[in-house]
Parts: sequence; C-alpha cells; structure tokens
Amino acid sequence: MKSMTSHDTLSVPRDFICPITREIMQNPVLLVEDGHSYEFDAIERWLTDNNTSPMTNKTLNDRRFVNNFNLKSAIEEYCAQKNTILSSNQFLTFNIRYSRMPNTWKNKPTLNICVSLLGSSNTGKTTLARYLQYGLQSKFVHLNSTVTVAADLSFFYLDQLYEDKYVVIIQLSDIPGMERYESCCDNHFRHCHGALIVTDSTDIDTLERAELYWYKQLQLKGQDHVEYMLVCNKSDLFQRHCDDDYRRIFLERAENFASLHQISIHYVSALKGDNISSMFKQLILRILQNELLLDQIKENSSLNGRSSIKLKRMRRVPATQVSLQSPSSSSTTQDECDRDSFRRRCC
Ligand SMILES: Nc1nc2c(ncn2[C@@H]2O[C@H](COP(=O)(O)OP(=O)(O)O)[C@@H](O)[C@H]2O)c(=O)[nH]1
Ligand SMILES: [Mg+2]
Repeated sequence: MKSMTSHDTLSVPRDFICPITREIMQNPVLLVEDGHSYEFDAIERWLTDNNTSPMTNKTLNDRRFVNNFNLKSAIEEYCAQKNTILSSNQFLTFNIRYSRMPNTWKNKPTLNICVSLLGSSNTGKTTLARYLQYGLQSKFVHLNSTVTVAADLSFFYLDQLYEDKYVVIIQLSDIPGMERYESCCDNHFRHCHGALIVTDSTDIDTLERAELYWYKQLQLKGQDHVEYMLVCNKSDLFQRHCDDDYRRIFLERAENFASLHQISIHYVSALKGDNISSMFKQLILRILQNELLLDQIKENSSLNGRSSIKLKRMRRVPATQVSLQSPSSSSTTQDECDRDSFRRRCC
C-alpha cells in the first residue's frame, strides 16, 4: 500500500474512452440505437463501412447519432482536474476497497465521507451498492426482500492516503425508496457529502420523480456544496427492450435535467456492473476536490476522532436484507451496533 505521488498515472474512467479508437474522446456522440458513445470522427468512418453497432455487433436500423454534451463536459472537467492534480502534486490515483484496511493505518487521521443513494424504489440502488461491495460476485448475492425498508450502510476505504496522511473512509447509505419510508431519508439528505440520484432508464416516471422529488429534497435539506450525479440505471434493458421513441424521449429529458442543473449523467447497469466503479470513483474524486466540502469533512472528522472507527467496520456487509448463498455470511448483532455507532459519529 503506498501513498500517492506525482509519478502515478491517473486511471481514465472507461466511459471517457472511445470503444473504436481506445482513446479519450474529444467530441463524443451518442449512437441512438445502441446507446453507446463514440468519438465523432470514428463513428462516422465506421458507419461508412459498416451497418452494425461497434459495441453490440447488431445490425442497425437507425444510424443517427447525437452530440453527448454531458459526456464532453465530464471529459473536459476530468482533463482539467488531471492537469490541476499533476501540477499540484496532489491525490492522483486510488481504488475504492471493500475489505480490511491495512493495520499500519490504524492510528492515522481519517476523512469520513458520506454518500447517499437516492431514488425511487426498484431503480436498482441496492443492486448498485451490492456491485460496489462484491463486484462480479454480487450476482451470487440475492435479496431476501424486494424492498429496502431501512437505510443500509456499507463502508469502503481508499487504498491510498489523501494528502499523504488521511485515510479516506466512505459510508454509503442505501435508503428506502418507497413513499411511505421517505420520511426516514431526511438524515441522508442532511448529512451526505455526495449523492447518486438513481433512475430506472426503462421507467421514465422514475426520472420525473428524480427531478420533482429527490433532487428538490436534496436542494432543500442537503448541505450547500453537496456533489451529486444523475444515474440512469438498467442500461442493459434500455438498449435491448425500449423502442426508439421511448429512448429518444428519455435521453432528451435526462440531458435537459442534467444540463439545467449542471450535473453529470451516468448510464450504467448495476446488474452487469457497467460503469459503476468509474462513476463512484468520479464522485469521490469530486468530493475530495471540492474545497468547501473538504473543509467540512476535515472538521467533522477531527471532531469525531479517529479512535471511534474500528477497523472491522470496513470488513463486512451490513446484511439487513441480503445474504450470500453461503450460509456462513450472515450479519451479526455486533456489526449492526458498530454500524449505528459509526452513523451517529459520522453524521
Ligand atoms: N436488467 C437490470 N436489472 C436491474 C439492474 N439494476 C437492478 N435491477 C433489478 O431491478 C430490481 C430492483 O432492484 P433493487 O436494487 O432492489 O432496487 P431498489 O429498490 O432501488 O434498491 C431487481 O430485480 C434488480 O435485479 C440493471 O442494471 N439491469
Ligand atoms: Mg433497495
């Protein structure tokens, strides 16, 4: 385990790379039929020679593509950040881990970042959290109930020290989406430093609800400088099962929402894991680079004190509503106590 130096290379989020040229895109366009983004010149050349999607290899009935302005600005922002980072010799690369933290970090100061998963029921929040925890193994995790009835917390850490001294711990809150539980969410609006507003891209009502409820509540109750992103989940179903008209309307609406509020959009599949890790990483990077937010996090963390966080909290899955198919992995009462105690101190 090492702290970051300016010699490290910044890993590029996969969405920023053109699937044809394998380079960071400068003018990304979205091919409407397959839902993937490509470099403008590259897809134009491809379509002169082929009538298939470069990603799915399926025959295209619709060869139209549109500018992906949000992706373009996310790439530009990323490149600007990368330059800033390189020049100021700051935090460069990291991976987000869901495992035991190194013992040698036991006495280091921590930065405790709270991230909330917001969005209507059935949009895939729990699936997304499970993917972040288990990666591809999350396929072997099954839900015991179809609805998350109480906030479920999981803890991650970054495998590199921030500013060469801080251990960064992320508390991810998966909150209930059913209307009758929405009143329990207030704390998660109030205390989060970052939020992923999750929608089901096959159900446009969830996008409407994201605009009219989740985004507004976050504005109303959240901290001033909270970082958030719009997540359009179930991209696998969106591409395979939604017709052209629906997809066009959904994309237009999502883009309008995102550009109106200047937030980035991420098209992901929590079930397949597409774009999930890069999106989460991007959110954490943004939080750490938001100076006002970082000041608050540093202040809270020094108030809470390092001693309150035991290493074992980073180790396991809060399993109020999931279990591994292996019977040995169920949750314990002690874990739940730890979780509650962390929540009280962290938030
Ligand atoms: N095809 C597909 N199904 C998904 C995806 N994400 C979640 N689901 C399914 O959507 C349903 C609701 O997911 P869940 O995570 O419980 O949603 P939550 O209520 O927002 O926590 C489950 O049946 C998941 O398997 C995805 O990316 N693709
Ligand atoms: Mg859930």
